[in-house]
Amino acid sequence: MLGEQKVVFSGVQPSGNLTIGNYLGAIKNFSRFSDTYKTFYCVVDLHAITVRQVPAELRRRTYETLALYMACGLDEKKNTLFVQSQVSAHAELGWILDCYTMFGELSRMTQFKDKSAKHAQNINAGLFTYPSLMAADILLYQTDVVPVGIDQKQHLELARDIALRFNQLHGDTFTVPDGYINTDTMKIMSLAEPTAKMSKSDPNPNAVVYILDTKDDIMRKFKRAVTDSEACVRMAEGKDGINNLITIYRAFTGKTVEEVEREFDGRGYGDFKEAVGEACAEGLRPVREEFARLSADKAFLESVMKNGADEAAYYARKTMSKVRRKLGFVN
Ligand code: AQP
Repeated sequence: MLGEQKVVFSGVQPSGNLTIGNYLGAIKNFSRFSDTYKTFYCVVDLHAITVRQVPAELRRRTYETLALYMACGLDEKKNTLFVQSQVSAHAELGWILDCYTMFGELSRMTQFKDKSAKHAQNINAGLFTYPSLMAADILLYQTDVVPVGIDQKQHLELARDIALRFNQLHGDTFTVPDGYINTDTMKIMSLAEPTAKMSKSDPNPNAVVYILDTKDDIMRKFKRAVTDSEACVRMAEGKDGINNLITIYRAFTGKTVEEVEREFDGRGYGDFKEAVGEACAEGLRPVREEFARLSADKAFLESVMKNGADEAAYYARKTMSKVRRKLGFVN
């Protein structure tokens, strides 16, 4: 809470082109909080460097992610939109919370295990302590609610444990946050390997639908999506590919599972895939158009970044001054 107002915080890494997993699991849900909460939406570039990035691409994607936030409906006047590395309190509190996070807790994080396997040549300390920095991002703003995809649930629970531990040792300092997970679109899966999460860093571009893909690309990717041999559009155990396509179709059309099953009763996967592609391309069209308009105006994006960072820093300073006092740091 900040004063009387409840707070929402969330972030997305500029670590690749954003996918419909990032969109449906996270960003699309952000704007629902704008009217009733104090909202902070951050481009978490400090997190992105836990994996090697090409600097020029990281910079470009940072602008792109900010523009996408706005293109997905976040009004910069109603939401604090900012870049993590421009508010130094994130790194400062991240270090402090490292000292309140246990080695054993970090070792149990499945994202660390997955990413260490993927980046065996670069298992750096930042990859390991990523969840303490994420806790800092959230706790800096006295956040009540964190809208994320289900893959971030474990990190969020750790952020809660860190807040509780700190509060217990030093007295009430941080709001203990709750997650907000949209249960309809919890986890969008890869189109090529539907038992794995759709991820922006997937090296196979056919496995992933990017928010900014053209309609032709979208149609082609859905056409190639891995399904099964049953040729029956129904949600069922073991039909991971079809279940995933039904989830995506529902997210873009607002239909229920029963409505989708009825609509495609007796029709083949070809028809269904085409309909999913159409719904997805059509749903993303306004985002793509707005993104093109916004990204042409770099000066505007920079002014949003600057105002957002100034405002975020103001609130972050308040929390940091409390934290410093509690820890016994000399002011
Ligand atoms: N496939 C997904 N389904 C639902 N939600 C998802 N999210 C990511 N993928 C899916 C949600 O998007 C938000 C931002 O994610 P992130 O950028 O912080 O990192 P991530 O979870 O590691 O996402 P990626 O796409 O897999 O990135 P890379 O490949 O760089 O690791 C989060 O709320 C996440 O839950």
